[in-house]
Amino acid sequence: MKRRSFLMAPFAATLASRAWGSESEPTPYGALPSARQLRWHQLETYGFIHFTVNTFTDREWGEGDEDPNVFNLADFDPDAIVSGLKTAGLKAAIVTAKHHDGFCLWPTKTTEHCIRNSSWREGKGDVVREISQAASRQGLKFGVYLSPWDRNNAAYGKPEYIGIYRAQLTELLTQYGPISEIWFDGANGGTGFYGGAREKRVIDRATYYDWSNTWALARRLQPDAVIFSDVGPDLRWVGNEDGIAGDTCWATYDPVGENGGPATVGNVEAKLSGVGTRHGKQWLPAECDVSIRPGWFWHEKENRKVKTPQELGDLYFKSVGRGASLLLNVPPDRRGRLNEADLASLRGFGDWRNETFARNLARHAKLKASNVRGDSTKYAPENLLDGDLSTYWATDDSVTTPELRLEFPQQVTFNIICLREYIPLGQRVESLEIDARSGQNWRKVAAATSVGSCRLIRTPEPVTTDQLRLRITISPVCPALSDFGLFAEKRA
Ligand code: FUL
Repeated sequence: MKRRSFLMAPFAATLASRAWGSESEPTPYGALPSARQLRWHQLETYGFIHFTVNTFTDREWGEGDEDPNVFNLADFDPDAIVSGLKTAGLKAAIVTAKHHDGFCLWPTKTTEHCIRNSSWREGKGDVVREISQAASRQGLKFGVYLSPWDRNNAAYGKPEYIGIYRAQLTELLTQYGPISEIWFDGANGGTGFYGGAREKRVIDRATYYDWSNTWALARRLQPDAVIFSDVGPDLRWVGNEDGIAGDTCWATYDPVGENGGPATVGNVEAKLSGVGTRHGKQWLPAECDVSIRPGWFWHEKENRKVKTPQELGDLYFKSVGRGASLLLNVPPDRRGRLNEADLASLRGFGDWRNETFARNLARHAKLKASNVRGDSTKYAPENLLDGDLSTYWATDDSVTTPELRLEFPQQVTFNIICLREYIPLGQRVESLEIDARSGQNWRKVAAATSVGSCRLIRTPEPVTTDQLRLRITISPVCPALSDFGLFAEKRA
């Protein structure tokens, strides 16, 4: 049984005048997340594995004319790849089953440009299967990237290619167990090998792929998978490849094309993708993709340019801390393993996360809310500290800008504030401020706009206090917050 929240005298009048029956759950606000999006929101950080012929040809975009024999792994260890991701706290692995070069990392029936024609393991290897199995053994989810642009395929640009592409997708979605995410890239059309034609092929992005039917197929085959693209339907691209969401980042989003017209895969106004659309019609949260190295694929010359744990920590604040997810690419080398430099960074980042977020310094705080919905324990502010994201503090419908005071038994010193909304009821809060008590005065120490699934605020200097005040300053409806945390950052 939770403690009933203690209400301070100045706020008693608000409660006395509350309407009977307001204990019912607040009415959901705006576009809402689907069940599969809610599951995805819990992942927050997961890994990308860019791996193909480019790893051997030292390129970022293969032409599609590679000899399949170049793909020859000296010491492939899928478990070591997955455990490397796991040390960083990444919860899933998304593998480039086919990149723009068209080389398929599984023995597909749809093309000869695939692992079946590589002498590696006498053509019997299947990288997609082995990584999916290693992920499942180690409790990570598994996703696939299947490039729509195929610089090898002779049919690319013609209607037949769409059938081939869907057959590839069908193989991936039916032969490799549960798929958590399907990644559709926006890079499209241009020069390539195209079965020997070696020419430029330009497609109409708006019509060529008939995306709605491809996505319907994906939904039918893997109903629980989230589908990512520039425009959803489940997750949106954040508009850059730096791993950074807008400081204000709404989970709702109505995409707009580059010239203000209709948006499609490969044609979105990238600035808007980072911020989203307040009051947008769709719940389409942002995913921040970024590589641990300058390139997406492994290159020897980049072994010394691996992002440091500290840099990864900064990206974590700018992605997960803004309600988006962090999709961190870590490309295997020619052995089929992660390079030692990448492994060291992943571990450092994981240690930093574990140490920094191990203990919520607010957990012993006494809470005093200016209003509690129906004065009911169901909506008490203690729900913010119970570590359970399915419980939340909410106010009466008429109270949209409440205050919450936190009194600590001893002074606390922190530099990170974590807030989460109860997103099954939509994204509600638009702005908030946080003050620390110093002597008789309150000093503003933090402010934020959108909250959504997670907002992490890093204060410029550590704050030491025994009292804090959270003020919701703008919200169109009563807020519903599920989590409040204070943390002291450990050095990365
Ligand atoms: C881009 C591709 O062109 C890059 O090679 C990489 O796969 C990145 C994640 O998406 O659009």
